[in-house]
Order: sequence, then C-alpha cells, then structure tokens
Amino acid sequence: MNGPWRRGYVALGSNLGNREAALESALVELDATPGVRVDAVSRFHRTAPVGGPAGQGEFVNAVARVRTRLAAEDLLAALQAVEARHGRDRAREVRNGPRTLDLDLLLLEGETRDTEQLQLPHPRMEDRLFVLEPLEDLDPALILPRCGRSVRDQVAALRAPEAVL
Ligand code: PH2
Ligand code: MG
Ligand code: MG
Repeated sequence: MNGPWRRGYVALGSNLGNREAALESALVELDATPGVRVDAVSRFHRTAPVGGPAGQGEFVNAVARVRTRLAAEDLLAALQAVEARHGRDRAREVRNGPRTLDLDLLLLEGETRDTEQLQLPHPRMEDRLFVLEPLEDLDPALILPRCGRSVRDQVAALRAPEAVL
C-alpha cells in the first residue's frame, strides 16, 4: 500500500440489469478503494457481444484510467470485490456469458504478470474494439505493449484491416 502511485487502466463491462448504473457505481467504489483513484473515464459504449453464448444482450463498455499504489494482485482482488458486490458469481457463470459487471485490469505501469490468476498486459486487449474504442477516448497515443501500435492505429487496423499495414 505504500508503494509509489502508478498509472493503470481498467476495462468495465456489463450486459445484465441496469448496465450504466452498474458501471457508475463500480467507478464510485473503485475510487473509494484505499490506494486507488479514478482519474478519468471514457464514454460509455454500447457494443455487440463478442464470443460467449448466442443471444446474450448488448454490452455497455468503458475504460477507466486509474492511479494506484496497490500491488497488481491487490488491485485485482479489489476489482473482484467490486464485481462480487454487483452480483457477480464466478462459480455459476458461463465463459464469456452474460454478467452484471466485469472489471478487467488491462495495464499497470511497470508491471507484467503471467500467472494463472493474472496476465498483464491483458492478453486480449489488442484484439477487442470494445476495449480499444473506450481506451481511445482517454489516450489515443498510448502505445500498446504487445503490438507496438498506438491505440488509435490499432483501432483503425481492426476496423478496416485491409486498409492499414
Ligand atoms: N466481454 C467478454 C466477452 N465478450 N463482448 C463485449 N461486447 N463486451 C465485453 O465486455 C465482453 C464481450 C469477456 O469478458
Ligand atoms: Mg473479467
Ligand atoms: Mg472481460
């Protein structure tokens, strides 16, 4: 808890219940977590579900830029506690299925992890417009660590793959 303040990015998603309200209250709870501050929030994007069971509802997705002095594992535990308070029950849900609240740690300054519990940077963020479009609202020039492209360029590449090198 007494480490330096570091920048991180958290993806938020919901496709069950009052989705906007879930995101709003998750952001309030995250900002109220000791050692975590929410510095900026993207717009809320309505997105078609990617993967998971057919027929699930549209998501609302956003990304928050945070500052934290928590270790990556402690920030992850804090995100999971907020999910649990929003009715998330990991034991009972389907992979990529509907959820009241999903909080994913995308990036944490200076940190990489590859464990069962936590992969950092998030292994699928570069492929997902529902993550990159909100991230572009906040920091379009941010360089994505795996592909080496800016968020802006990667969004363009995913939208029109044939038009970008
Ligand atoms: N999350 C997933 C799988 N599919 N699709 C959209 N549109 N938004 C999400 O947040 C999302 C998804 C796994 O967490
Ligand atoms: Mg998740
Ligand atoms: Mg997710």
